[in-house]
Amino acid sequence: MINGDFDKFAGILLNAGSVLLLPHIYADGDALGSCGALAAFLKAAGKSVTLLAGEPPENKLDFLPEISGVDFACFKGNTSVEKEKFDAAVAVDCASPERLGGRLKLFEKATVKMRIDHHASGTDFCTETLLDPEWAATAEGIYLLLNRMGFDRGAERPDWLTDEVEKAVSRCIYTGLLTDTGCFAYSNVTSQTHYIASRVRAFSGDMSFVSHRVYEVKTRAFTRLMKTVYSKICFPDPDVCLLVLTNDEIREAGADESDTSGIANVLRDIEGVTAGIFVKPDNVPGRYRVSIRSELSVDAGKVASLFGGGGHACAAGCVLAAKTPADLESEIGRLLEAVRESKSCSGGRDVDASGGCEDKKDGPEENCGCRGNDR
Ligand SMILES: [Mn+2]
Repeated sequence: MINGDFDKFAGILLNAGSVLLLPHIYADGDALGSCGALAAFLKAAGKSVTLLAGEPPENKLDFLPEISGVDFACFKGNTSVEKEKFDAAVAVDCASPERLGGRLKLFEKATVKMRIDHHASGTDFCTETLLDPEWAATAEGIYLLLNRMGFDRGAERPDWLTDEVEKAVSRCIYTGLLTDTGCFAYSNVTSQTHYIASRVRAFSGDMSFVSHRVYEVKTRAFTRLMKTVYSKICFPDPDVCLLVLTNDEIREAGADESDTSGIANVLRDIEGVTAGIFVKPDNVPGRYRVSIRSELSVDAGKVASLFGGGGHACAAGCVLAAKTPADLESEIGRLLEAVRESKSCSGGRDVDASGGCEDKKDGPEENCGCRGNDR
């Protein structure tokens, strides 16, 4: 079900002189791809467009600025952009104001505050919202929106919309679709997702490099770290896989934050496992970040929420406080108990009642690896 009015949303953007585009913090391929597509299109339409991300794109997504043909600025605070006031600001793929991080003030200063998103759970924090939880990716909504504004309209193509811009827009949309659906594999994919992918593929040219970069290439550090991962995983219950890594182990592999992001999925994907739990130290001493990935019978989001975190049914995260190894062991014990409890009371959860995958503020990013859910 679509919330919002495409024509009104499009009208505001087409009447604005300056537009600010903001993907959620730690932006994924959908948030960045959606922003890139919107930016390339609006720039061609003659708008002054500022795309301001919370951080530089992670390595595997660093091709996005190039394929979009627009500048991806990165918010650092105290920059000249903070003095500006935009006619319209759009929060993209962003379910709550917290997910704008330090850019929230800038967003709130804009004349019209807008949001285009596909997360069912979220806060209504904008004057204009365009949202459909059935879009597999926000990029799906971006296509529908731009289509109202002249994109992919054949003979009705506006004069200013060149082949080059159509290609840039299409490549960005395709990236958003591909990355939020695990290469069109998850159950969030609909016939509309494939239809839109097919439409943009007609303009984009070969897009196989995206799945290669995002899903196939593993860093050497990740590969080294996996040796430790496989030697340390344990099964506290026959269907629960647990891994606790130390800072030393991560450092010895030469790994960083991005190298550990896929590990929880590896645990969940072992045959017979219903919940994979990955624990690693947080940057703050005495705190541990937990990623939970689950199959149908465990509600990862509910479990994480008991520990002050959040997420969605298949992928969630929370932070545990533990000063000593014994504290950590007991906190993990409580977590395992919560997982067992979730299993015994759910009797299988409803995968369609997904609430998106935004974590609470201090939880880790949990935007990938869920099979039965939207991102
Ligand atoms: Mn998304």
